[in-house]
Amino acid sequence: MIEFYYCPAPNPAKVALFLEETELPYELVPIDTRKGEQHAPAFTAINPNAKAPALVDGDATIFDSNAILLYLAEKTGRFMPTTPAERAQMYSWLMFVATGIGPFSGQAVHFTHFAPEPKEYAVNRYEFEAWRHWSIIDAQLARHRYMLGDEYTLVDMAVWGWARAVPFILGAQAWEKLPNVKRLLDEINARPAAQSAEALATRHAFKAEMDDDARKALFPQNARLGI
Ligand SMILES: N[C@@H](CCC(=O)N[C@@H](CS)C(=O)NCC(=O)O)C(=O)O
Repeated sequence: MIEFYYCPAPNPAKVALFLEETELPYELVPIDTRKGEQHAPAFTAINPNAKAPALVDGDATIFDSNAILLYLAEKTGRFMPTTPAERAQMYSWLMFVATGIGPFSGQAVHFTHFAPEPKEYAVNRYEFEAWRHWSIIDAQLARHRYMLGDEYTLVDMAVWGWARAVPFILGAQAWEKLPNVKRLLDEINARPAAQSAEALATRHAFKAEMDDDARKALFPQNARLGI
């Protein structure tokens, strides 16, 4: 049985969607990041980066959401194109999500919603880059129904994980400028697998408060500034 280390956030959500789409049996293992459970030695033995998601599948241990998507696609032979030309596009767009959409969206959220003042320079930098990356996704989806063309693939699942958070990342009006991302989000949201993936968040009483302990667990760098 696959062990799926999960918290209710964009990167674990992608993996939840893939597991639900393929109906692979799995056991949910909650990692409550606001309680600091990501730093427990038993978990960092699985993911040295101390972040969710991670997966243990028999003797295979894997961390980082996009690596997990590739692993599961290879394991099941599903949601992954077959020709070298299609695979080339898949790797490009998956890495674009992994190295662009995720980090810039995450930092835009951090500086917009959580960082102390002064933060104008950082907010401007990360919000600009998050917009730039999302606009590239939107343009791709203006040309194609799905990220790789006519087929729903793991890349759409990777985009879905973060697209759910676009209003929090870019502001309430963001959908006016990203209509194609919104179309894909709505289409995937209507799938039963997406609804099951979203429902995982209610299976465990994850800590909701962003109190001092949560900030220490999530933003350990602040200790160096005495805040
Ligand atoms: N590159 C990693 C990033 C994972 C990540 O940032 N996970 C967040 C939840 S979306 C987390 O565990 N945060 C806790 C922390 O930063 O301490 C991936 O794609 O899996």
